[in-house]
This record gives sequence, structure tokens and C-alpha cells, in this order.
Amino acid sequence: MPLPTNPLQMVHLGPRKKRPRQMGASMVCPPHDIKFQDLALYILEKKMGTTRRAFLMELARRKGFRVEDELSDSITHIVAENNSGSEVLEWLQGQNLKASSQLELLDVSWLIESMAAGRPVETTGKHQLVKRDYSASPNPELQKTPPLVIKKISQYACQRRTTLNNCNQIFTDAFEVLAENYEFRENEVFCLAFMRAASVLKSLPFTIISMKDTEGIPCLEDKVKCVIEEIIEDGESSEVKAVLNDERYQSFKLFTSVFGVGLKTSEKWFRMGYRTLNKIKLDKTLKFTPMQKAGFLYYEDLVSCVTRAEAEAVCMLVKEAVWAFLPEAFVTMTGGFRRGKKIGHDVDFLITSPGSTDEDEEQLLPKVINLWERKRVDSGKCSQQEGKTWKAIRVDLVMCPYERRAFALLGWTGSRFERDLRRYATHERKMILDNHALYDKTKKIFLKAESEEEIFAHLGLDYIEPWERNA
Ligand code: 8DG
Ligand code: CA
Ligand code: CA
Repeated sequence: MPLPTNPLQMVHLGPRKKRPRQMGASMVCPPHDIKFQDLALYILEKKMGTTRRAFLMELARRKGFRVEDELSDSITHIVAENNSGSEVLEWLQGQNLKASSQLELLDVSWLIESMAAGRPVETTGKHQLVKRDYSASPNPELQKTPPLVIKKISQYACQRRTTLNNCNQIFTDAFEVLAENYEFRENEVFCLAFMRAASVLKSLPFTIISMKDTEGIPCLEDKVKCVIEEIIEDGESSEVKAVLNDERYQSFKLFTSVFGVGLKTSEKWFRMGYRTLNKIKLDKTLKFTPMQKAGFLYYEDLVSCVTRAEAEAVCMLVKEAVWAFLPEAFVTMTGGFRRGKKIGHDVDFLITSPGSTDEDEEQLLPKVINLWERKRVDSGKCSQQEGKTWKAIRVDLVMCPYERRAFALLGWTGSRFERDLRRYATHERKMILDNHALYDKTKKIFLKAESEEEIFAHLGLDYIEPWERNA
């Protein structure tokens, strides 16, 4: 039988009356050859209806696709129509599948395109109802089909995988502005509420498109839900707009952009009536700390983000200097760059050396700084800004004893993830975790670890890779 040019439109035409289904002999499909052995499709009936589903199944089979009647662990692609990512995930949670599956959850548009092409077309973002970005993973297998984790979303960031692929940026950007404003107003409770909400939404593999999608998601307080609802309806939040136009917010944002300026100093300058940095710099009665002086001096350089290429160049310089004193030392870039970020506000390094003494550890950083200071003077690159060929970059250097390196690495890789790891340790495991150690309060012992994996294991947590810690 020749296929109509657009067979899918056919079923939309005409009134769609519900007829009693007859599973007569005419409905039994003849066997079709399977052309694509690697794929096993399951078409979701929910919101599609029995008739259309049966029609699509038959059509796909005729085109050589393997389409299964039942859902099982062997299914590779689930195709749905008129379902959001969260709806399909919710439905999946009720099915008896493995907690971590290689499934693709796709919109029917993928199947339609594939049938038209006569082969399975590549799945792209527009087809994927649930997005998984594992491009930062060093594992090529994971890059192809990352596992779909069908689990209840935890209130702890350390039990979620958060890549840099944020499907809900429109919401998280809004929350971050509100959280920052509450921070400026020293309202810790609301600040934390919006930060946690931003963190949880960043971990979602789907975009929130209706309030129904927020069901079952932890850390979304009423105040947060109101903002989500407004953004869904109007495309923006009136509260965020007001904050962005608020004089206090704008001033604090500007003042804290100076290295070494925190809330206390900003508050002081704001109360003194200052609104611009130029006026502050010219005020001879103000005393600036050495950090603030550097902050003003290198302001333009420091507000521009550090790129990965710049971070790599800094890494070479750090290694060179460190190895001049401790040739065995390991130098690891931590912070946002270790989590796969392409830009940062500074570059963080962890330095550790097997066999180093307490004295070595104490003296290394002063020695490194001293070396750089001498080089700077020798090269004549002082604070002169005219026609300069260099850029000031903030660098955080951390030196730790070799036995503590796993704890330091975990701590300095950071993000909200790290804070929730500590919260989890305290509240769920009766343990104390910091950048140096893990203490078990029940057993009254310090737990040793040679790697981050071992710390996760002590805490009874699944290991989360650095690039999945962008909470
Ligand atoms: P960015 O530079 O890309 O903007 O972000 P980041 O790399 O994630 O943040 P960061 O401010 O450079 O901090 C990196 C991690 O260092 C942070 O998540 C937690 C950790 N950290 C500590 N102690 C301290 C501290 O005393 N000050 C700062 N700034 N960070 C600390 O463990
Ligand atoms: Ca950093
Ligand atoms: Ca830092």
C-alpha cells in the first residue's frame, strides 16, 4: 500500500470520534523486517490516544523500526506527543525501570522526521523532552547517551547531577538577582530560599513550562513559586524588574564589584550618599585596605571574566613557580574551571606535595609570592597602565598537607554542591565535613580518604563528577 505523503496529518483530519476498539483479524499486523537493530521504540499512549498510537506503531514498523508493545529495560527510545519532559518523567517514575537508564525521551517530531528520512535521524535538543548534556564528560560513551536518572529529586545538591546545561535559565537568572538582593539586605532566609531554588532548577533535565511541572520538586517555597508563575505567564518577574531598578541594589552591585569590598563597606558608602566609584576613589577621607586599593587599581581587568585560555596560562606560571621550591608538588586547578566552566571571576589552585614538611607547607606560598614580586619588579611591569600588555587576574592559591588533598580538592571545587555536601553530612550522617577532614560523630573517628570517590563512599553517596557539580 503506498503511503500518503504526510500520513500523520491524515489522522488529524476530520472529527475524531471515539469508536469502540475492535481487535479483529484486520488489526493484527503482519511481521515487518527490522532495519534498525540498535533501536527499540516505545510509543507513549498518554495524551496521544490509542488509535493514533496504533497507527504510528504500525507505520514505524513498516518503515523498519522495532516498536515494542510493552515498556521494558530493553527500550532505547520513548516517543511521546503533547507531553512535557516533566510529564514523561513523572510517568516513568511509576514504571518499573532501572533507576539509571540509557533511555532517550523524545517528542513525536523525531519519529515523524525519522520515518520521512527512512532511518532514525540524530536526536537533537529540539526532539529531546529531557535534555542531558554530558559533553563535558571525559567518557565518550556517556557523551553519546548519558544515563537518564529516574529518581525522586533530592533537596540536597550533592544528590543531584547538575551540568552546565541549564534548561531553566530564565527562572534561575531571576532567582539569582532576588537572592543577591536579599544578601545585600542581609536577609539570609530569603537569600538561601532563592539560591536553593536556583540550584534545584539547574539540575532539572527539562524546562518548566507550567506550574504542574513544579510538582514534586523540592526547595520551591511559595515565594519562589509565585515568581515562577509570573515568569510563565508574563515572561518576566515584576519583582526582579523592581530590584534591577532599585538604587540600593545597583549601588551594592557596583561597590561589591571592587575586589576587597563586601557588604559592610558597601553599606557605609551607600549611607554616605555615594553612588559611583569615581567619587569614592577621590574621597581623601576614606581609608582603603590593600585589597581595595588593588581592586580600584586593576578594576577593569578584574571585572572582565577570566577565560579558560587565560586560566591555563596562569596554571603554567603557578606550576613553574611552585616547582622551583617543591619539584614533587601536584598543582590542580579547582573552582569553577574544574567543574568545566568556560569563564570564571578568578582561578583557584590546590597545591600539595608528597613528603612535604609542615615548614615546606607554611613557606611555599610566601616564597611563590616573593618570586613573582621580584619578577614583576625586574620586568618593569609595575602598576603602570599606559599601553600595558598584561592583565591582572585574581588567583586563589591553597596549599594543603598531602593526606588531606582529597578533602581540600572536594572543598575547593565548590559551588552550592559543596555546601549541601556539608549539610548532608551533618543532618543525614552525623558527620562533620570541611576542607580538611571528615569526622564521624557516632564512631568518634576521622575517616581517611585518598580520593574524592572515597569521601562520597564514606558519606554513602553516589559519586558525582566535578562537571556535574554546577549547582
Ligand atoms: P567562579 O570563580 O567561576 O566565579 O566560581 P567558583 O570558582 O565556583 O567560585 P569561587 O568563589 O572561586 O570559589 C571556589 C570554591 O572555593 C568555593 O565554591 C568554595 C571554596 N572556598 C572555600 N573556602 C573559601 C574562602 O575562604 N573563600 C572563597 N572565595 N572560596 C572558598 O572552601
Ligand atoms: Ca573561582
Ligand atoms: Ca576563588
